[in-house]
Amino acid sequence: MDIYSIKAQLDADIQAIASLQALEDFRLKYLGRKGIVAELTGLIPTLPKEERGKFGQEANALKGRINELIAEKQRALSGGQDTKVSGASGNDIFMPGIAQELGHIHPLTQVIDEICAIFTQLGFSIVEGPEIETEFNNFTGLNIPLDHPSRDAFDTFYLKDYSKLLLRSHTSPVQIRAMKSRKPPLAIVVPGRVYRPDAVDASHSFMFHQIEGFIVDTDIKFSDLKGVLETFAKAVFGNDIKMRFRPHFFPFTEPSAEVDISCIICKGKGCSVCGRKGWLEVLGSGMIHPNVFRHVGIDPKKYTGFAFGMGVERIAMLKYGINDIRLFFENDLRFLRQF
Ligand code: 2NL
Repeated sequence: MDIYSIKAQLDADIQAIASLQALEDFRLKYLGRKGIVAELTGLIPTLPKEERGKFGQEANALKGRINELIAEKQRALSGGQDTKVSGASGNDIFMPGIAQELGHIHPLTQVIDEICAIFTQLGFSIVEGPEIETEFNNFTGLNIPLDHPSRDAFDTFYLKDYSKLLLRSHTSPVQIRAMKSRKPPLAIVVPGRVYRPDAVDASHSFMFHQIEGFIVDTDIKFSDLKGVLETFAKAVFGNDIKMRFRPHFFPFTEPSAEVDISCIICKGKGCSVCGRKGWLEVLGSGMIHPNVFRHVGIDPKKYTGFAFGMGVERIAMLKYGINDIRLFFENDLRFLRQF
């Protein structure tokens, strides 16, 4: 048998093939167990030693050439498409897909969920409300006087065509709604977005998040406020923090207090994060003002309560050592992937 005449025959045979079945017959004729290539390699032991190597190489090259011809012919017969084609769509169902990257929960949402879970364990319910509010729910009901600077158009976003409506500047209006629509005893926490027309910088954003909460019952005391807020602060920042209540003023609480924790960076010694004071402000709080109760139809002679509010961005920045509030809102995955 002569490899050169086989090659000539091969070209003639492949030209003549017009169906996949004929191609399969061709494959068996040349590459089958008793095919021409097998016959050739079977001859090797009968050859003189010095010819075997070269002959083997040529037989192998022939086999490679036949495989190429089969693949080409197969593509041509199946309409120019690849062999791993399935169904009428003509799509290659074996092609690896494009992997979708899995997203994850935004760091602010993680902090909101964590804080809400702490209060849920203490018996609070979570309530949400609308971001467009009335002046009554956002200001009047909270005992905020008509001439208070926060009512100014420079400090609150009013809707153009509905000047009586505004974007809530805190989450307190949801608490007003809850007090109006439910009966004490109440223990409610309200997370949500709030809006203020502040110039954006490292510590200000025109939109940010608050969590406020309150309890109303017949015998709620300032010591209840202290106990709940201490339990909360230790759950978020660790059991070894110290707490400090500083007298403050809010129109909607009396007495009012701002709550500090000992600096989680320097443990109270004084550093750049706490401004060398050793303390970090984390909350505002107080006993609900009797005028707020009157506005929502709760009898201030029968009921007392406490309320508190915090900025979620501030808590998250302290917890994770973030120094610029804008990072939360820029959707930069290099930042977000760290949480
Ligand atoms: C702060 C201070 C505070 C409240 C929020 C409140 C709500 C009602 C009645 C009484 Cl309906 N009080 N909320 C009370 C004290 C402080 O927030 O610094 N927030 C970021």
